[in-house]
Amino acid sequence: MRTQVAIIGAGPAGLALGRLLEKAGIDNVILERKSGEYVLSRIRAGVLEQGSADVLDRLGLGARMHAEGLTHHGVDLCFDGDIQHIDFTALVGRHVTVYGQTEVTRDLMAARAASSLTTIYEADEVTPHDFDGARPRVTWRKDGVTHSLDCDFIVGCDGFHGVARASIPERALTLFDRHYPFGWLGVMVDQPPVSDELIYAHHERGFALCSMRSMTRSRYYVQVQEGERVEDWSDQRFWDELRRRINPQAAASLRTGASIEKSIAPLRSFVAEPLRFGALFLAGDAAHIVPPTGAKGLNLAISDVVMLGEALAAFYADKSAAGLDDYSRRALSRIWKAERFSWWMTTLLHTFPETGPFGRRIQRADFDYLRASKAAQTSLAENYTGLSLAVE
Ligand code: RFL
Ligand code: PHB
Repeated sequence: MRTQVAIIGAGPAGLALGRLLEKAGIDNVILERKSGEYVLSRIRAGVLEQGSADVLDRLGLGARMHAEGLTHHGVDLCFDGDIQHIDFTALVGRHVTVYGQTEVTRDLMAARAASSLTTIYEADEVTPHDFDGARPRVTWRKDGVTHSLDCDFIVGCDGFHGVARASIPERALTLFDRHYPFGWLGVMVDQPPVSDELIYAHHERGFALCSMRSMTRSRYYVQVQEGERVEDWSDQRFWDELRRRINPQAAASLRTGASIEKSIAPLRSFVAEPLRFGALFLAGDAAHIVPPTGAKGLNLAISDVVMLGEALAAFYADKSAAGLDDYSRRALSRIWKAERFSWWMTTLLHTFPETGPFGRRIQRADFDYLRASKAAQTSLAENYTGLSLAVE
């Protein structure tokens, strides 16, 4: 078997890259470890930057997003019960779209299924070979049989625990890692959202987030200590804790119910540099992780593959390797800005017991500065709605 680009992973990064390459007339095969249903069952991101929504439009996949997604013109930040609205549209003339990662993936999968391109789900032991030589190849096992795919390039879109980054010699990568001593406990519930916009709340008991998937389905999170177990959080305990952490007005109008999903996600910041080793490229969570506080993970996955897709298209159109040679530098420039923003939002809004009363006063000062300064609000709005893909 032979293709031009072998893509490992059918998450949003892999599927979007496959579609971008298809549009440029470049053959590609996607190899995914799990089943399609399993990929769709993972509940994750909810917020699309304006640029990411534009990419889905360009890929011809915007119809359902426009019909069912919710346009949000701002967010509320809450600190110990005090609320500050950040008006994206007034500050930077941009907005975000609330449309679940599950839905983005479903739209990408449907387009992939309708194309003539090959996608192999439930591929075991996917292994990239010879990517530092002239004949890159990927092997995998399915139903007890080993298969092999020759290709020009391999792209690792296989998430944080994938095989692509792990296959690169350790000495060739520099890893930057920051661990946060807490996680997010998330609950999905079929109830109308507590507010028209997202509420990010800091409270001395910990962070809380009120988000949504639609006008009838809400997504809520609370900060929990490392090592906590979902089994110890009954729905009642979750709602009681959430109510304590958000502003009293929102707490009073919160509509609760039986959770339809409940899980704990750890928080980390992580970057691997560079994003290329020979003919192997990394994109999305395979290359970097952001804590979810800035809503950047899915959006970064999309901007990475847009940049890589452009570089691959230029390579095949005019045999110019300049774009491929520059991919890592170009993508990392945007990645680090999103890392900074996500780290900052996380630091402002969570409780860090080890920083003590001094740390809390600094957080309060950061919030008060944001309330008083249009410049600070503009900076938040600019980053949250998404920085441009141009390298600055
Ligand atoms: P994914 O989605 O992890 O997909 C990787 C795919 O690769 C497959 N795979 C393999 N396939 C073959 N062989 C192997 N050896 C393989 N190993 C792995 C996996 O099965 C999977 O299908 O990575 P991708 O495509 O880079 O996408 C990244 C995003 O999923 C991620 O950044 C976001 O979900 C992060 N995130 C958020 N991002 C946002 O932009 N906005 C948000 O509001 C937002 N909220 C969140 C989030 C992530 C969260 N969690 C659970 C980590 C909220 C949460 C709670
Ligand atoms: C979500 O709705 O899941 C969500 C929204 C905003 C975030 C993170 C997660 O920053």
